[in-house]
Amino acid sequence: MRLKNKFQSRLLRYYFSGLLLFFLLACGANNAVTMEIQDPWIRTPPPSAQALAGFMLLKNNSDKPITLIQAKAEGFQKVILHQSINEKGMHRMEPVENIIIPPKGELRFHHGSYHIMLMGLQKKIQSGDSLPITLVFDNGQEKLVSFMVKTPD
Ligand SMILES: [Cu+2]
Repeated sequence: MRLKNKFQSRLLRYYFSGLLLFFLLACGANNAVTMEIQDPWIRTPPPSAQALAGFMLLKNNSDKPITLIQAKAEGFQKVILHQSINEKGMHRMEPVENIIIPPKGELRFHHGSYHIMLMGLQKKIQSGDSLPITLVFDNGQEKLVSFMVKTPD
């Protein structure tokens, strides 16, 4: 009888730790399916550059629109969401308050379009470095992403 109880309590313990593991995995998976960030990179700056541009592919795997509202990075004076615009052959950039990624949709940040503008570089960076940038979304999700510094092919 005593042995059986011991067995039962062990079984119960396995059951609960299994349950806990399941919930942890479910939470993690849930976090991953909302917004996926692929190929985050920063263009290698020329030696005296003060500003850098960050690019990536945002994939919204959820069935609701998700809005990127902010990017944060240390080691810069300012980090802004930017858009490049070509108007009558003139290139200019302007800040954007938010960037909406439609449900089950994707948006590529690239040269001549959306980018993360990192201004007032306070340290030296070079190809092969990686730079942590936190992306803040309107659904409360914050993602710390490692941006690879490289020269585009
Ligand atoms: Cu810019």
